Amino acid sequence: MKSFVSRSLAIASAVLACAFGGQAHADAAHPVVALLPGVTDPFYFTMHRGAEKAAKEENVELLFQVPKAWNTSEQVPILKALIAKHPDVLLVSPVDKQQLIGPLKEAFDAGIKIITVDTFIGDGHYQTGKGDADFPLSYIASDNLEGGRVAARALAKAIGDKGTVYCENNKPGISSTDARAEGFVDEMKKHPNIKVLQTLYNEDDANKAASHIAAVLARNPDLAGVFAANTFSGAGAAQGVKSAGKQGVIKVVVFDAIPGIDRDLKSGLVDIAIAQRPDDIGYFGVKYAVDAIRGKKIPVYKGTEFVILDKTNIDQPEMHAHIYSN
Ligand code: T6T
Repeated sequence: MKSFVSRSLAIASAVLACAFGGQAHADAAHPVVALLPGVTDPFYFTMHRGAEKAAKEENVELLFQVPKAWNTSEQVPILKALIAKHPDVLLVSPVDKQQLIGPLKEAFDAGIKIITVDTFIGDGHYQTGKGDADFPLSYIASDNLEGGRVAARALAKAIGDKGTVYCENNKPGISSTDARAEGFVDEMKKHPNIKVLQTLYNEDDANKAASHIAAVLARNPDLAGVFAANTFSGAGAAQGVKSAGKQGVIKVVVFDAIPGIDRDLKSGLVDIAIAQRPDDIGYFGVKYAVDAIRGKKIPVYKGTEFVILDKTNIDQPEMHAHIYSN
């Protein structure tokens, strides 16, 4: 877990160094698209690879700058620096549904087209003519609400449809992980023999997630399962279950598929991993950006698929390929 975080930070500073290199210039022949993720993690590096693929196909100059941690005080200064470079389109994962409305409106008022990838601002409904957060052109992401429901069904099956469970989550106010927790809690209502405890938040700190498992277990010795709503939550929950000596006893369902998930699925530490398609989110983000620059109307929403990984299918090459890379 320590190596996963330090390696990611090293990569981030390298990326930051090269991103400020060249001056941005907007022309239709050579569009400039900027990709601003939420945090440094394998999900967004895989998204960047999809964006790069489309950028090559479309002769797009792709700027990429990564916040070190998931919060507005990290993302907004980078956003302001990107506005100064004046790309044609900004692909952005707003780290908060409300707090990023103002800063993104500044980019929009500066004539930069906005497409949100993975997360959204406001209620995620764009181009409606209603509210103060409908100015982005499109939102491209997994169906996170359904993702939470899928996680609930998988966990209910893994624990034999009875026992105590809870959701280990990142931070309130993030459209993606809020929707996963909502879908999970909502779906669990259909399982009367399963007791759902309060969702806990780890601020993307895997150590905090691990300590949550210990604390919940101390109060609920019959804890049967946990749904971890993103990469850091999953790494921490798995570590917490392992440290408690409850590997295979407490069932773990994680959202995302970070490097090493194949090992954890095969060892039984993790039962199910719901892998998103961040490469597709990045790829379609750039494709939609180019269409918008060329005056084409683009869909206000594009849902990307997710894939269920477990120990029975993880060694199949086409499934293994869904593991994110650093
Ligand atoms: O789960 C992904 C992403 O979808 C979510 O919005 C934030 O967390 C991740 O980046 C994983 O850390």
